[in-house]
Amino acid sequence: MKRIDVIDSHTGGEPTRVVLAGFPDLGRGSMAERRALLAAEHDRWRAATVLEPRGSDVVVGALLCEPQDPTAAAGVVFFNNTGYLGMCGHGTIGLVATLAHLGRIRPGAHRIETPVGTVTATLHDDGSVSVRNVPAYRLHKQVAVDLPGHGTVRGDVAWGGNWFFLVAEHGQPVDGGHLAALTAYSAALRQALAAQGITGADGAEIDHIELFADDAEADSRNFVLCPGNAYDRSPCGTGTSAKLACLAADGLLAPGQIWRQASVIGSQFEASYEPGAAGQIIPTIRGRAHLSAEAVLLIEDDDPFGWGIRL
Ligand code: PYC
Repeated sequence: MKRIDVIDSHTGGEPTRVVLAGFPDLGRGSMAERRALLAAEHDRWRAATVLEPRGSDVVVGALLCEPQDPTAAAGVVFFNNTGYLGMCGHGTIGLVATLAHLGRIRPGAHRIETPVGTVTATLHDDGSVSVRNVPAYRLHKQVAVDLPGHGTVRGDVAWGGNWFFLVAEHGQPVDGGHLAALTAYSAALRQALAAQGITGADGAEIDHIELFADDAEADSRNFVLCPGNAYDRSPCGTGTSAKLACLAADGLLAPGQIWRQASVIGSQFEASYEPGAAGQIIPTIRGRAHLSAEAVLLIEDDDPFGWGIRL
């Protein structure tokens, strides 16, 4: 029997499952190297942790690692139902809430190593967490994509720790009553981007789609489709970072100005940015996670679905 120690939380409704122990030793390389090793040689541990029957399409895993730099609070590798993420904003907030729950950190600023760079997470006295993310930038403005059945759709390509295609004019109602239609539309858009060779930098796949609408309480509401076709219940930390990069590039948001981003289920992140190098920005996202479980996942040797249901 294999055992994996986890703590579950959710950030604005989006779950994070922090893996404390039980995964194979990935050595002492960078988080990018450990992610590559996990993907190449131990991927079944990802699947066992987040896929059914123990997990679900919406669960994001966060493997807690010893950081390379001993002055950092932690290292982390994020993963989901289909593979691995670069950064994860809601997941970092969940990780910080988990470390605080375990008594491993106190309020204050903590550096966390991720596969795409080190972020600084500040745990506030009220339990909320600010994440000063990796630099974000817009790569392309208003790229035209031919979306079968919908004609030409225009959107920005931006990096916020993952690659996003951000669309304002899509004709879709962005609310909880239209989740199936939003998912189908966004999945088709992601497929069209790949088919038409529209990518992030260095040919990277644009694996997140972000649709925007007005919101009564926040500056904007979004629907974010994640790589494995689950939608983000939170406003998506990396997606909000990508949005800030576009707003900054268009001169629509000043450094330090607060942007309230609502998710399709109504949870909110508060975000702002500092100017970065070479036209990039440094976004900060603030949100709150709540703990939901402490558990030991069990994998019996003779369980045919012990390593997850893979179809
Ligand atoms: O909060 O950055 C985020 C995120 C990425 C995928 C799901 N959530």
